[in-house]
Amino acid sequence: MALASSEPGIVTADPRIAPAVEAVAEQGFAIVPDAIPLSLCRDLIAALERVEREHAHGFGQTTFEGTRTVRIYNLLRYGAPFTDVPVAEPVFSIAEQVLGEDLLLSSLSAITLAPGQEAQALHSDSQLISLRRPHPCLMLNAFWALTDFTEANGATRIVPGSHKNPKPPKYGETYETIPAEAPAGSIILFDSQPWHGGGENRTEQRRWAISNYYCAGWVRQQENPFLSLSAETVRGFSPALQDLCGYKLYRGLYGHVEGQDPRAVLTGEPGRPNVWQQADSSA
Ligand SMILES: O=C(O)CCC(=O)C(=O)O
Repeated sequence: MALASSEPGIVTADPRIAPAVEAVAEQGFAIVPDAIPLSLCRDLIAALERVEREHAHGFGQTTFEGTRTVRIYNLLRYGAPFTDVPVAEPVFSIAEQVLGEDLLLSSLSAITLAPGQEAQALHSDSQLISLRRPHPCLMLNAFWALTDFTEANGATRIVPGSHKNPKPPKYGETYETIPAEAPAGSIILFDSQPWHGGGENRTEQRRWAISNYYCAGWVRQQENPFLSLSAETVRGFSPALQDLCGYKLYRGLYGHVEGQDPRAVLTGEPGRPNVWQQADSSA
């Protein structure tokens, strides 16, 4: 939980957390301004430019991913500064409150809209999951606006309140949306159900964003960190990031390795007790 100190000796919860959690529940989305230092936005853009160049990432090959959009998946593979993103406050605490403890990182990817990118089809992130809508929040996308998000450069389009709609949108259909306009350094949060999609980029500049996507600890991650990141890479992460990648048991049970804490198997350090050990020690 993110703590902020307003007066010497007094520590309070970050005042941005509760309103954001409430807005996600009420409207399906929230915008947190000034959540990312602008120097970090610049560092992330420079790192994305480098990765794009060195690894020859090009435009998407499908309409949904965007044929004028550069998507770079599995950003944790490239180390800092990307490794700072999933654990950054206050967004980590907001995600924890929305999704519960033992939450996971579902994916971390860059979505860079180049000039000429058309609007993406509206969709709901949980539409492939066969649960009756509206359902509890399964995933929370924390979209890092590294440059200004404007209507003209393709700010994500959202149908407010659609997280309560019992149906997902019809693919390819047009609906009334609002652009999630926000200055660089803002984080746009939306839960798994609202109807949304990337906007059209009619400007001459790129819209830079990182999709920092969390899910509840009992939901399958979109990216598979156990194969897309080597054990050696994950050993270099902070314990909090290792946990988010899935090297932690959900409720002391799910994800165990022959009964053991997966982080202990990864690092050789002592493991946290599983649910059966906890029950014995509290008996
Ligand atoms: O780029 C955006 O603004 C939204 C992208 C999105 O929703 C997606 O690719 O699932």
